[in-house]
Amino acid sequence: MADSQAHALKAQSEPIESFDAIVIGAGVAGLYQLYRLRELGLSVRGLEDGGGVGGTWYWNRYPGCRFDSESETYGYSFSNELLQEWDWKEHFSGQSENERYLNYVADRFDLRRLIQFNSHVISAVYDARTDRWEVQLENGQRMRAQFVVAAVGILSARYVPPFEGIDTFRGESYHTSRWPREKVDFSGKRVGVIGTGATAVQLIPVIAKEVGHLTVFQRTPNYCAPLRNGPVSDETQRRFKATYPEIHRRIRETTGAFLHDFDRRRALEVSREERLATYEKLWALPGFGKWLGNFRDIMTDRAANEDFAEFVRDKIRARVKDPAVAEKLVPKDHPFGSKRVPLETEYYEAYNRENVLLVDVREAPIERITPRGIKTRDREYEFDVIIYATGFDAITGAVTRIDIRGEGGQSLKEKWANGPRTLLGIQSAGFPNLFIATNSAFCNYTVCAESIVEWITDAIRYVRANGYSRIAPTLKAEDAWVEHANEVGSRTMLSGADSWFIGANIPGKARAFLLYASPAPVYRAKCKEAAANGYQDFVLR
Ligand code: NA7
Repeated sequence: MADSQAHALKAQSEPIESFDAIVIGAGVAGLYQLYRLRELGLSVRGLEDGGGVGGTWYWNRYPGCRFDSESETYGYSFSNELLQEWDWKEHFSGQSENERYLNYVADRFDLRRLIQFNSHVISAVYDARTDRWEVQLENGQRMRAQFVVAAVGILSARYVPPFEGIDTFRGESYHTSRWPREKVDFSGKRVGVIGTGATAVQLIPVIAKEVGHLTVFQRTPNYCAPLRNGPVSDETQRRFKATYPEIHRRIRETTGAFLHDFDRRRALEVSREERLATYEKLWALPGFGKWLGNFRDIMTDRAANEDFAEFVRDKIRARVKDPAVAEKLVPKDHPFGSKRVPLETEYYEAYNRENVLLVDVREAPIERITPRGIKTRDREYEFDVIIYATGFDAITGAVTRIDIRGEGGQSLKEKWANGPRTLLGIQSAGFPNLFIATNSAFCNYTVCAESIVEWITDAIRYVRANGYSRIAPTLKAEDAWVEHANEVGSRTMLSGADSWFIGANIPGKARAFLLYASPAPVYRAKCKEAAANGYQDFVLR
């Protein structure tokens, strides 16, 4: 008998532990959820796939990985002590610091001992007689809880395209989100990168300087904009600490919970001269201002969008020396901002290097992976290392890869086959006491995760305080929410690209608006209202 089978049988014969709540995932949302539920007096167990805390910041340790949110807006806001104790070293903090931060949080609030690591959840089954969930791990271990919170992240189910021959490659291969802890030595090596999304855009300029030769396989060019990162000076650090209440007030008011917010003017109502001056000003600033601080109709009006898109195209052309390469890097088939805008540092300059080659896989698609490298329609490229920067089965993937069975044995994956069906992104009808604590709005991650975690905590408090044992949305309210979310999304530019925002990056995945496209304050107001009206849209028993 294989070791794993023996282990599974042993685990299954052990007594089943019971908790008030199980939190799946120990990333940004999961850690805070553990903190809140323990504070509520619940017995709580965290289950984490990884060997440490951090979620996204634990797994994505590829070179160049960092925030695209300003560091001072990404940290938790719930503890003033934490805000005062933590020093952000860079304006857009890098992965290792982010992982260190989340470890600091876990220790500072004594959360680590609530978490069982290396625990891959494979199923969660609801028992209507007891209003309890039974959660099972890959190793056969089972446990029960009244409440389950899936804090599984929106970009955690990695996606590798099913290339033929993928297992035959004789060199090293990595997906960016499963990067080894030890440094990968690229010196003198021939490296191929598949993908040019936000991840690849961070990775490419860093490794271009380390590798012997780099070949980038691009299917769709992106509108990348300068990040303009830099160290945080002592004076700025002091300013952050002195003004956190203002920073948090500001990011709770803006559309995406960033420091930036849309210009109240419409793009084409100002003169061309003034528009260009505004674009240049935005371009010179760090962060997402070029997107979220732009004219207010940039995401809703095709002509306004195209005006700025053309500005970005010219910026790209100006940075790439070879005009033929530049033209390949210029996006023309989707609106600006319809995909998440990758923020970059010397990305385009990487293509001016002698040791970097750009291959357009729309011209010559990848046919297969071979023992020696990658074969496109035109030729075979030989590599020592292949890097898959091919993204994620976003938002829904990390939830539906767990076999979740609600009332009557209904499968969540089947229920969501045509797109996620939830109320507020948080609960799904027929799955009582199951909460999804991932940020499902267009919003700076921690800011929204904090408010969702607080909403879930309040709902659980309400259930317990009022002598109920279960809560789930009504089907009617859920249907109305799904319709509303799709309607709001369809009024934006988001359907104009095959992005992970709408599930279009995964072949066969149903297209649906996976993120709620109204401004973050609107989303939070709707969450607040759903609780303030006495949970009218929920069935409580
Ligand atoms: P993304 O943004 O989904 O990018 C994935 C990239 O992989 C993208 O360039 C894809 O091209 C490419 N891809 C996927 N499948 C293939 C195949 N079969 N052939 C060639 N190229 C392929 O994921 P990231 O990890 O970069 O970023 C995800 C988010 O993480 C990001 O938005 C930030 O918020 C953080 P495509 O564009 O689909 O043509």
